[in-house]
Amino acid sequence: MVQSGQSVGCQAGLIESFSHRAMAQHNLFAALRAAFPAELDTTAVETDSGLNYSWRDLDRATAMVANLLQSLDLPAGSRIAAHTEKSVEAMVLYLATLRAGYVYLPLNTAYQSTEVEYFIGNAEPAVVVCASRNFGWVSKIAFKAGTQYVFTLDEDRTGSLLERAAMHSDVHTVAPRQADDLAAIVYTSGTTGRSKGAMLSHGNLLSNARVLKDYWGWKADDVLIHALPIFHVHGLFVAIHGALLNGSKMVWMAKFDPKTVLSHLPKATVFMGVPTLYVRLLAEAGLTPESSRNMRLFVAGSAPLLLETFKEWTARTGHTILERYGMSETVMLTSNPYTADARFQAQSERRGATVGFPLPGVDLRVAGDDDAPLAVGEIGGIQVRGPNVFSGYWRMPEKTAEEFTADGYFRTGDVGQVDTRGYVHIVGRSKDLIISGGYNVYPAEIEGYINELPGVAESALVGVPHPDFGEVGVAVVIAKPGVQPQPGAIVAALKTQLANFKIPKHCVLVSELPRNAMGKVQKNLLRAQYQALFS
Ligand code: MLC
Ligand code: AMP
Repeated sequence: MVQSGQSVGCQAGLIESFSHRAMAQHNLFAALRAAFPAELDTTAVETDSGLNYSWRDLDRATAMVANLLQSLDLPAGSRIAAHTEKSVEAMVLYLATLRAGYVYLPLNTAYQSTEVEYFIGNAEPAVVVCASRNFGWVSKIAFKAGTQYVFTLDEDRTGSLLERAAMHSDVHTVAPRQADDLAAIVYTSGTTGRSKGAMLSHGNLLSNARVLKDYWGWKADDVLIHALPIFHVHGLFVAIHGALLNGSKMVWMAKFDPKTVLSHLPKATVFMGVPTLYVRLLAEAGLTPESSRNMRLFVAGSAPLLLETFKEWTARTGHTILERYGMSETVMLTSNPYTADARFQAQSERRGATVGFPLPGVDLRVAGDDDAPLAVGEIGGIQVRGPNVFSGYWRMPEKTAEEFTADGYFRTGDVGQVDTRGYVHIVGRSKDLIISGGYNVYPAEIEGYINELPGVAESALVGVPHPDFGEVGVAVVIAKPGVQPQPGAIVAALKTQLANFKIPKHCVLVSELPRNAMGKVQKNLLRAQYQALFS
């Protein structure tokens, strides 16, 4: 029974902690805005098409879009979905969503209607922003799912979002948010079933950005070449937060093109890319110590960087790539060292084929099937805990519970080991996942689509090495008796339903699939059979 004295004490405590909470400002945008340089008229973003945006432009544009969003009188926690091509204005929409205190939901524009329908149906965004050419089908899906507003935004700075925002004030007070308030939902496909929305808070994103600021030695006079898409963690969070939190300029590329990157390299200091970007840059004769003379940091991640790429890069440029490891659910987890900073670790060597050390604040362990930590050098599941780790999957409490251990570690699904010097190595994945050019492809999802096609009895999708994309999918298909579906027709049919990066790069018809005693398809045998297909 609660006695009255206890009850009063408890209330007072609540009021005190509530008023303390109300005063604190943990909105990620507030921290980014506070890092803008004092001289607001200097260039914040220079685009590859020759446009310049000052820090004042970013401040005013995010204020106008945030005021527009707030004028819509949306419920707290509303999701703002963006299915827009990469542009500075698309970044402004992201920042304005934070600024107004809503939740950003990025969607890759490669996603087709069935994929978009699932994400919008699951996340139920109050606002959807899409390219005007897609307005017809996207708005139909959105309104059916209960979305209140659909705006358009195009790469040429046109569309109803900007027209409406222009009617609003360019002054805006950042919405107060707590560290555990939701800032973004990033969808990541599941090994079985449908995609899951990883819920990331202002605190998750800001704590990670602050750690990377120190760990990678960001400086105000850095210039970042931003050449990645902004639908995913790498381009949206790691790159954008990195530059903004340091008041550093970005050279903004709508699309990765190696020649364009090289033409801007002499004036840049930081570059971030998935391994495919490094492979494509290495194919350019213009990549030399001279063209990269002002660079201080090349960061790689999102997929394994081959040791040969790592070594060739050093030989060609004189710079050592810094490889790091992260996930949609956790942002960045580990990194090779930037310097031998005693605050972080004594080691200064960036080692190829490793992802470095757990970042400050990240608890990382390699565990066995029973979740017990394994000894140094032993191989097991990588589990992590820390202020950067998400709170769970959107409206999927059971899936969330499955992925966390009893003592609060998140099971990454990556398999690895920690060596005697403390470097983390990723040696495989327990999740059935193909990473192609830095994009994740879940075989179960693609197989589901293939199996629905006429004449198909069953299929298996396996990842095989590819010189450009690192890994690509090969579809191995069994036909229904008496039918002969054409591999070309299967691929063509998939192209109408799935994002381009999920399309198998090769499709083959076979009479049977190798199976183990339990009847399960032995994908390792298929992988071995097709592994030289692209080499
Ligand atoms: C394009 N295609 C791909 C593909 N990208 N196929 C497989 N994998 C990919 N990643 C298709 C195209 O549709 C086309 O098909 C054909 O392959 C050739 O395309 P391309 O012109 O060469 O592709 P391009 O447009 O140049 O794109 C390649 C790329 C892009 C590497 C620049 O995929 C990319 O930007 N990847 C980065 C992904 C990323 O940012 N990942 C971060 C996730 S965050 P067709 O049939 O039309 O010829 C994360 C966490 C972390 O993982 O740790 O960071
Ligand atoms: P995503 O769900 O798109 O965030 O992808 C996260 C996955 O990418 C991780 O679970 C890893 O499997 C993989 N990944 C990210 N960085 C690296 C890296 N440096 N080396 C190997 N795999 C990586």
